[in-house]
Amino acid sequence: TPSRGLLYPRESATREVRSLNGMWRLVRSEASDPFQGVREKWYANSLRLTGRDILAMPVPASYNDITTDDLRDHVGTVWYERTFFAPRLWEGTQRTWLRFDSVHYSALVWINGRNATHHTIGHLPFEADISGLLNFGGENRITVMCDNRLGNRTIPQGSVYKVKTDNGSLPIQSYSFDFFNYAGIHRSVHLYTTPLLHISDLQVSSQLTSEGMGRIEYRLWIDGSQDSYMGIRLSNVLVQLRDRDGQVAAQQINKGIYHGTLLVPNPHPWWPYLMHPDPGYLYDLQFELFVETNEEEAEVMQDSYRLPVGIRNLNWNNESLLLNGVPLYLRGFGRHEDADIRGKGLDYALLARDFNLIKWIGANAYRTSHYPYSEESMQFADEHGIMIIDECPAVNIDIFEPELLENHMSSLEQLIHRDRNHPSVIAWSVANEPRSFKPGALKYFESLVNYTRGIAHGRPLTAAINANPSACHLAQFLDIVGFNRYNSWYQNTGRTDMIVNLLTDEAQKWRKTFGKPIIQFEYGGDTMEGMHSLPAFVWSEEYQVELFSHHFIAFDKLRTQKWFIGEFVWNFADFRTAQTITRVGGNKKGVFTRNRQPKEVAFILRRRYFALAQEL
Ligand code: GCB
Repeated sequence: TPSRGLLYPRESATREVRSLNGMWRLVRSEASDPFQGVREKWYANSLRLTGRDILAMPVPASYNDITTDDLRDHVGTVWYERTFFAPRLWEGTQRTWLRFDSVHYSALVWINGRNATHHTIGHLPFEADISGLLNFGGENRITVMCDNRLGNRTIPQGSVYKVKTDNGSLPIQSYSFDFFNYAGIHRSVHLYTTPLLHISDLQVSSQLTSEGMGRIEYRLWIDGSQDSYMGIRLSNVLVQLRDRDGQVAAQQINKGIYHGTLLVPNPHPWWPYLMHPDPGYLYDLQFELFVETNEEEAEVMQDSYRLPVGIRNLNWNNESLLLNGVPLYLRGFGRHEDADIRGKGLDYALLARDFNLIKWIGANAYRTSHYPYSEESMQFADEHGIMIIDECPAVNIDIFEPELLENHMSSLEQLIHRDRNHPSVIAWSVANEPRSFKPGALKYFESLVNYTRGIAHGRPLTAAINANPSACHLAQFLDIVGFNRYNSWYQNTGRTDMIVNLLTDEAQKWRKTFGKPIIQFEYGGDTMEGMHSLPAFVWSEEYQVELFSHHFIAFDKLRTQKWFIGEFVWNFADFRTAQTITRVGGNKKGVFTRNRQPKEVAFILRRRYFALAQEL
């Protein structure tokens, strides 16, 4: 049996979903004593009784950029709390689940002072059945301790050390990855109910058959695979596939088996944006559980859950990645979940704006650099036909040791479990820029990739590598080799006239060494919006345009060979980093500014991406 599936909370005839988003209270621990609150049992009563300063803190949001003081750079734990009501009607008749879509980095959760759940690794959901902890018909308190510290064994890695300041000594969090270590309750918190006997997990995969039929294989898990719960006996499972107009396209009634295959005549395949007039076509796959009641013959619907699904073929070989039989050329971005004030907090306005920009510029793909993005964004990608390279949070890993490997595997298991049913996901990225040239990397990645291959659910494995082809211990295990290279930025700064040769040589070297499809996952240069220079000079908008233009020449040469399958700009938008002297207010390699307006380069990229879309 798999771990719990963490189905996205959806309302149905049998399920209620209630949001716990909004204003919470926040208290911070002394940086020098992160576990003071656990020792003193701050969870046992309202945080108001701790006597510490109470801040109003929005959820979802990173807490870092909300206040005007040093909370931004706090290292250690903060405590969140709020109260809510649990309706009397839920008692005994329902199970009540508490679900966090993501808390970074680790979380301990109490309900009414009693332990409810805990989780580590940010950017991934977790949940618990809290029916036994609730005060039905009354007020309840939820308390969350959130710890942002990264160490040798966390994914990603970091290290905490102490410095002497003018006021004593203080822990400092250091990390080598290039984005701000935002923390807090980053995504939504929900209460949702399920019937006592309910669907706990779903897995689907789809195919277009050679006869032009759609084929959907599904598997469901019912309340931990039991077919009886507290005397209730399951009778039938009705599985219905409904098209966009609500018409039944296929259906099945199962008795006692929890998997099956639906055949769909004349299917509408799921196509990417600009590859078809009607991209992102989704069906609704509806599951209904019926149970026997004491009255003869009568059946009662016990649980129902609807899952959007796309029907498409994904295949790959040593030269190409193919969707519905068509070799793909990916044109897109590396991105970040990042914005001012809210940091990495989920924001629907930002999400919609970003997808509008992605479509405006004609991209068809992005990589979730360098961690899993929100489930809402994955749903958006499904609906808009944007293809996703889905990356786990292992960015810049450096010290390869067994406990790290376990956490790394766990991050991939959780990611794949969360995202395997999304048609938009076309590959899993197991890491970004690991120190894959180090001797310890060989065994480490062999184990990691072997493990991931066993759970990959029909997707190829890739990674974004910055080691040299001749020194990299990871690439040999992958299905698609991606590399990050900053020609004329970190190397040969200012020399855009060296890009074409260096880049085409390197891509060919990757190809020769590993014989796999090759993608460039990152290229670019920092660009201050509004800074101009003719002739071009680093950091000016003209320089970004010139740097991109030379890359385009190289890509056009490489594209004549089948195995070069994509180009990804670094980055979609400017984003916040740690304070360093190489970053002016953050990383400025965005094609868009941090508040999502175009730089000069956006217009040439748009021309290119639309031209490529027409050609292919
Ligand atoms: C990289 C990293 C990315 C950085 C980028 C840069 O190779 O993968 O996280 O932000 O370079 O701009 O230096």
